[in-house]
Amino acid sequence: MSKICELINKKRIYFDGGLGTMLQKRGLKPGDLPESWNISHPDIIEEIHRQYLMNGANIITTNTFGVDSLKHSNYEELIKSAVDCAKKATADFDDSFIAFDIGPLGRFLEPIGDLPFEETVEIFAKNIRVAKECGVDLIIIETMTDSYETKAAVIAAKENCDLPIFVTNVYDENGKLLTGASIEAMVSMLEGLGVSAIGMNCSLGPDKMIPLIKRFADCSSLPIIVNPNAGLPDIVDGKATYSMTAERFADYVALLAEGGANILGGCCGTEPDYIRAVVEKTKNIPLSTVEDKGLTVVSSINAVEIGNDPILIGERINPTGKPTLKQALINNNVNYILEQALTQAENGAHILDVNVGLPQIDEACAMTRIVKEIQAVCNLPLSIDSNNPSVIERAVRVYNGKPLINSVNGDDESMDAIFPIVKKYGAVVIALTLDKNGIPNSADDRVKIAEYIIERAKLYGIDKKNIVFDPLALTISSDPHAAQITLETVKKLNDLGYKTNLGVSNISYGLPNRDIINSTFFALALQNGLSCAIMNPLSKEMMNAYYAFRALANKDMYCADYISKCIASDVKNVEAYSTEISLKDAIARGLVDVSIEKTRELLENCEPLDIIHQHIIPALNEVGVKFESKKIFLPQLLMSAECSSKAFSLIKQSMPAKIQNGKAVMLATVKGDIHDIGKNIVKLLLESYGFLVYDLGKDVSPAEILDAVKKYQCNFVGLSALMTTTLSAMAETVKLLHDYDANIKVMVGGAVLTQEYANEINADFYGKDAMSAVRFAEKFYN
Ligand code: THG
Repeated sequence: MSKICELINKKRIYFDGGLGTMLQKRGLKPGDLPESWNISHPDIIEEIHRQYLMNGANIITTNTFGVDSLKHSNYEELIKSAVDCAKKATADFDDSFIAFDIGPLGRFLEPIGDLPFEETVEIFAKNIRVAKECGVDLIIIETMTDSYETKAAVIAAKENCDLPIFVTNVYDENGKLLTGASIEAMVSMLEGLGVSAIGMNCSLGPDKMIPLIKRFADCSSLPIIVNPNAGLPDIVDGKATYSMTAERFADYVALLAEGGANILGGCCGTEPDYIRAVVEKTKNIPLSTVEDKGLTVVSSINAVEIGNDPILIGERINPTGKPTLKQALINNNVNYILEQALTQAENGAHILDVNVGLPQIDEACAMTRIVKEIQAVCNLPLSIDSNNPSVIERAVRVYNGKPLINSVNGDDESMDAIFPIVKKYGAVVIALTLDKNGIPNSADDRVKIAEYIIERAKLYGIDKKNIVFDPLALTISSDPHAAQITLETVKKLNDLGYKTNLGVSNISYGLPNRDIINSTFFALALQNGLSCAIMNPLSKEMMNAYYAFRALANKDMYCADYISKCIASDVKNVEAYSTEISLKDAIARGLVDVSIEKTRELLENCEPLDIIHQHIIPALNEVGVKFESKKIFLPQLLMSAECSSKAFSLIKQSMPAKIQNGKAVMLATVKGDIHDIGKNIVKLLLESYGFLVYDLGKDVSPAEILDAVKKYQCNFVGLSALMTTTLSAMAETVKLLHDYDANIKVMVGGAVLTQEYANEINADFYGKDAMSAVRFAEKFYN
């Protein structure tokens, strides 16, 4: 074990604070890249590190947050000089460590952005190879707002070094990342991937993190890190200042330590005296014990725990016995599969099984594509179902979250192929209780295989919590004992504390009225302790059995779910809605190809404007409201925007002049700021709501913006800034535009902005997110 990992179990360890804040104090100008100082002012970087060490920090982070090979051709030199500064500073301090800092790239990954997953892994890998060469002590992946980018960075680190990996993400007050993943989902994914410590940094002040630390403590089996900002920034004269004093900061951080955070430090606004205050106020607080919580969890942006309430795994993405699905796979028709995914989700599935094994197709290609496409429109975790280990490996690699793998069995050959994948990608695996001699005829022999599987999994470092046993439902039409043996095995495994799954529908092959047999068997299996079932959530009988069982087993308080689902006749036998789905539904669900197809159909008989008013606008309103009420998250909002922009462009072709009716917005990221991710989201949304957007790009000077306003006669301007260093450029731009013409409306937004600062610089509107910018633009033009 590395020295830092040994130490975090023994004593409280402290990170440093806000390097960016310190650099600004030392004269870093708006628009200057902090990392350039590694070469131009190495003495200052070293001196800042030293100050944090003198004030009690044990881990200092290299000044490499913004370094990557896309932005910097000299990234190697920037990294080497950064580590050099850190080494000089740590040389004089015992128990001091250098964390190689990896920040977000500022771009989204496919499918919501344009960065392919493997390219992202390689960008991080390049940095990590240089850092490893230089000799750092650990990797800190920090300030990431997207689970998928975080996973890419962790995989890059795992594949290119043996250093401990620490990860801190940026959560909102509800404990969600920008792209939606919850604390519980992130903890399960990162633990699975084998990182050494996890937590949160930036964004919120320590006070706002108090409700979140409990959620970490409840689910994490790893040491927890908190590196908060010094509260929320106030912007004075265009500079971010933090009104929370070091003392107050440390008081809150002490509460976080009591709540379970063992590794403490700071982020923006925390100067060395903040770290000293934290050390003083927390050094006598006993460390929280770090113990395996033993939870069986799979995740996408949501976490699903297996082993408490019964979990439904939708079986319908499986070509067995389904000619339409077979044909869809052969024709590469993803829509049909996405509809199957969404219908099952809407009917109550918690996880979706995905099996695309067909001799006529390239299974690995189909599987990876379908996994990515489903994850773009549907929040449910997936069960990757294949007989082929290489298909499973490729799918779980590009999977966003902690996947379920279906399946391994008690044959050594199967385990030796599948367990390394389970371990590397941190999955939960379904293990079939069969081996090379087949399926045993008695419950005891099936349990023996389960125990052998557990033993062998241990050799691969896989804990039993990450195994769900499947004692195999076989049809009673050919073996009259089949159901009873399987039920007995479920009970025995359950009594031993193991999680169980069954492919319930197998029980009735060859019989009429299969749903009746299936649902009765399902209820019996649940009573014997079944944790989850691969089943058909579109079957009324199956869902009735599920809701009735939960009510009878005291898992449904006041029978509330039973009453609302069953009595309201919500539960019906559903076929996929491919024929009846409307353009509105397609857009609201983020189905791009279906949206295009439906728009083409509608254009044959409908007025273009009617299509906009009856379908596109209502759909966007629906997703807008869902986004605002946090029922859906940014990725789905963007998928719907993508659908409607595709629909719009088709409509535009058939009526070029009429649509944009003068609703124009000019957008720019202000001078000095090269982070335009926020502006691009706003642009996509505005366009999908029918606005004409003049996009001036990033790093745009006040004068250029004014020139464009004159040229296009556009009185409505949106400005974005991501960095505190560029806020003064924003203030300047607002003033220049208003001085030119007081009627020009300027809306402002971006990660560091607040309503207070927007007021201070006389902006006309502050947009807290992309959706609110659209709402304001609509108001302006009404
Ligand atoms: N255990 C595990 N995984 C499994 C199974 C299992 N995966 C596959 C299967 N068994 C579970 N999935 C299905 C999927 C479809 C059907 C049954 C089980 C099914 N299909 C109908 C048929 O074949 O006739 C078609 C029904 C329809 O069109 O709706 O019943 O046991 N770990």
